[in-house]
Amino acid sequence: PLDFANIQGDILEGLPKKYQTFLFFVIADATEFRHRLTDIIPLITTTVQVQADMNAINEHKAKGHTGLLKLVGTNIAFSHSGLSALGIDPTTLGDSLFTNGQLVDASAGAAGLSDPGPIVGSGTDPAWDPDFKKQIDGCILITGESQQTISERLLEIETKLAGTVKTIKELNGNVRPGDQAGHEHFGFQDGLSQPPIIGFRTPNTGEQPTDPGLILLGEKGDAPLSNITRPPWAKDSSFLVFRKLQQFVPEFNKFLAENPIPDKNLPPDQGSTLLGARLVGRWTSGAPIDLDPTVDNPADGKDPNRANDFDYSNDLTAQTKCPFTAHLRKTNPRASIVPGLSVVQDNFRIIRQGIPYGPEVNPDEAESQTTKFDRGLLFVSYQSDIGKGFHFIQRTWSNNPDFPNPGSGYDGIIGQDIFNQRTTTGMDPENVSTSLALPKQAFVIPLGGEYFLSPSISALKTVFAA
Ligand code: N7H
Repeated sequence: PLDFANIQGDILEGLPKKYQTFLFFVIADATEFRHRLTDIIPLITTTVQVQADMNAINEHKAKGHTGLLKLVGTNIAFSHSGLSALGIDPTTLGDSLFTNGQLVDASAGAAGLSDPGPIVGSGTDPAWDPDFKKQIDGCILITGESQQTISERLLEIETKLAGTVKTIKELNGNVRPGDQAGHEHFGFQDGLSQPPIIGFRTPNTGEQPTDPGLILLGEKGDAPLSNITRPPWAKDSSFLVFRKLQQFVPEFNKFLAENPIPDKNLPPDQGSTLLGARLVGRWTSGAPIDLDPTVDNPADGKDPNRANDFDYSNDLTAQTKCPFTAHLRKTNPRASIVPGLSVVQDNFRIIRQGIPYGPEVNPDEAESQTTKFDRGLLFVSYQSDIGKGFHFIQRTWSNNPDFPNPGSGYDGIIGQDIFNQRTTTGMDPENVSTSLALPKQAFVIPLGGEYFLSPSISALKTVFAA
């Protein structure tokens, strides 16, 4: 059985959160940091603790309390340079993307993530926030029901670590207000599809049971691309991919307004709504278009036994229900035919634990159809192999116009290409071969990130701290 007291709480369960702060730091004094880490470890929220917190939240609600229960969560993760600083050789983990760091991957053009920026050779100098081009050794993740609770925990940690680390950057995320809670900034319900890890939770209808080793190092199903034998201490750790992804919401809405799906039976605004749903693969409510191809049925997004009860097997070639290039179908083709892959698609699963950041779109931005404030998604994914998880999905599926078929086009939400005009197909259910040009400036632009390891509690105690 999985040892939930040994697994950091954000990985499988997700830290409960209304607000979240990410603190990116470099280690200034490694010897002293290893000592002080001993005082931080008791503050780390394990999976067992998250489960207790969720029960407390439910009890609080059941007692009729309307206010939020005060709760704080803390996790910690280290980059390759963080491991090196602490005298741990990152190459022993056998993940070259982790060892090289995300900036190398982001700069590598089609051989990597294809992040936009000035062209340099066959790649780019990514248009990232300069702080993410600095060395980042680690990240502390703090969640809470309020920014105040987070600030208190942050102060406690900064006091304990004083003098041993230097802050590079602090980022704050927040769940969106009112009925948009749980929705990302384009307006779509998020967090519905997660792989049900065997031994952690029972699958809902339609979900494919997933070996824990796809997310956790050293567990059943962990099959690193490098074929390395993981060091025993790495068991129950997970690679954390962080990305700051800016979203251009007014521009996204403008694109929908200008390109309604031309169906004679649909008024233009409904044609625009349908285009949004077909770009994503779900309606804003979360209802999957493979189940509800023509009209939204919010009940299907809310019911955990309906939200993932589909696998495109009734729409393998026609795309009348869901385009091949819909974000949902690109990033998890489910039962779709996957040509040229020697391994089944169920090998490429990630757990996503992101949170939106930035203000709501204001009337001026909506009216001018132009972004004036930075907003988007603080993307977090967990996987046991970055090359089979985040990097594979981004590069081999979303960025690849020839997946699943030659000429299918890009994932219109996150697909990137630094050299070619991005187009997509399948948006018009009546004419699925019709090509739709995507704007030169994408709706989602990466502003930075890093690859981290979220170590198990025992690894923190015996390998990282001293
Ligand atoms: Fe995506 N969006 O609003 O369009 N994503 N995503 N994502 N995403 C999903 O089913 C979105 C990003 C995946 O199992 C939903 O939980 C946005 C990256 C995967 O069927 C919505 C951004 C990567 C899934 C969005 C963004 C992925 C998924 C539906 C960036 C990996 C599950 C909610 C700002 C490289 C697929 C849900 C499955 C779902 C959106 C980023 C991957 C609404 C706005 C970078 C695997």
